[in-house]
Amino acid sequence: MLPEPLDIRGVKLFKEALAPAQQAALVEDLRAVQAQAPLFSPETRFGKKMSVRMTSAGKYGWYTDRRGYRYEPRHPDGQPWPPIPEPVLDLWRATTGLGRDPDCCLINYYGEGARMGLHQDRDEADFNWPVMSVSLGDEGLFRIGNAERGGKTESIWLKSGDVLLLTGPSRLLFHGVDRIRFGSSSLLARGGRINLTCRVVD
Ligand code: MD3
Ligand code: FE
Repeated sequence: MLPEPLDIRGVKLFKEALAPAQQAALVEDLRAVQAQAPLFSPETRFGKKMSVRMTSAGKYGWYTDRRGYRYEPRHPDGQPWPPIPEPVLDLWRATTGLGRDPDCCLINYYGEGARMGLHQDRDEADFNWPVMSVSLGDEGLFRIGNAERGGKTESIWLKSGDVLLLTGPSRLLFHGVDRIRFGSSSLLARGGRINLTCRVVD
């Protein structure tokens, strides 16, 4: 059962939607995904290496290099991305109530000092589809802004097991992760934060 969500600028936050045992099981599933599709550090379109390491599962993976931000049907090693783990799909179906499954589950890994600058998610064909995100491991300071760059922002600490659902106008708000509290959770043996982001791409 899902808790009642909090509402932050239209973003629905399900605190501790995953119990510790579910979080641990999910980490094992993600380990299997990463064995098939290793984490890599992409370059932004400005040629700067991202501090977040990433990989994906599903029909598409999110990718970036000097040619720009996009979705790719294959890992940079040439292999198709592994399937999205069933517990992630279950969570998508429970939070969105949709009959359409996501095309991409992006796996972001934040080691010590990693961050993600304020941005919008606009590489998908139809912004009417929601985005779902799952936080695992160390706490991350998530910042949410506005539909345009600038203006007041709000920050919240995302903890392991928290799930966000971005629907309606909140889908296009600027957002980012300013920092993580490295070592604040014992879920991941080597520390750090994992964030899963599920999206319908085409
Ligand atoms: C709010 N990831 O991969 S997930 C990303 O914690 C990304 O790794 C962050 O932003 C992370 O693109 C935040 C939560 C999230 C995802 C999409 C959003 C929040 C959002 C879209 C609109 C507003
Ligand atoms: Fe994003």
